[in-house]
Amino acid sequence: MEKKIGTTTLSTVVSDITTLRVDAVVNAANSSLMGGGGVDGAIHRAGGPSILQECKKIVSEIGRLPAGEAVITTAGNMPSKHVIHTVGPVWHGGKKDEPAILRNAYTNSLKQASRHGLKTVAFPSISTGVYGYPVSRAASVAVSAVVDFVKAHPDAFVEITFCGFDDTTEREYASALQSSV
Ligand code: AR6
Repeated sequence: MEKKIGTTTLSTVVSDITTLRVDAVVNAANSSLMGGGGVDGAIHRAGGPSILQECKKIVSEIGRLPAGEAVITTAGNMPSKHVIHTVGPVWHGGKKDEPAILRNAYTNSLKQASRHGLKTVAFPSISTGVYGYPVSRAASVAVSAVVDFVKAHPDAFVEITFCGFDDTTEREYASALQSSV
């Protein structure tokens, strides 16, 4: 699924995000930045130990990364050039500001990317694995955050990809993208 907003293409794909040749892949990390399971584990395994070294340096400077914030490292051995590490919200039923925190995770990741002049970015489905955020709700927050950012910064990006690890997840982002204006 693809949609163009100005000169930026928004797309969805089913893939292992660690194999994508983009300027930055986004990592659904946790506040420790010390790695974990899911896409976080996959990124550290594929990228190698240099990513963890850079994360340790960041933590020594700023401490734990609050949910909704984002930091950047290189991508080690992956075909991408950078990893933007963000922390999504843990789903508690929707009454603990989860949508606003998830929106911040997307917006702050794109701010990091544009600050570094990165033109192609791929996002995993942040918070919808271990953190339990329902996928269709997460997809609509994610797409709305990205669409709003792209409209406000029309020259910033060439392509932003929503990368599902499975067909069902990809379909939710495709459908959210389809119904976005
Ligand atoms: N490529 C693309 N997507 C993937 C990959 C991959 N290689 N592997 C998993 N996914 P999760 P969260 C999908 O649990 O919910 C970690 O332990 C997965 O199928 O990775 O934000 C962190 O350290 C799901 O659709 O992230 C944190 O502690 C999506 O990525 C915690 O999990 C997100 O699932 C963060 O939980």
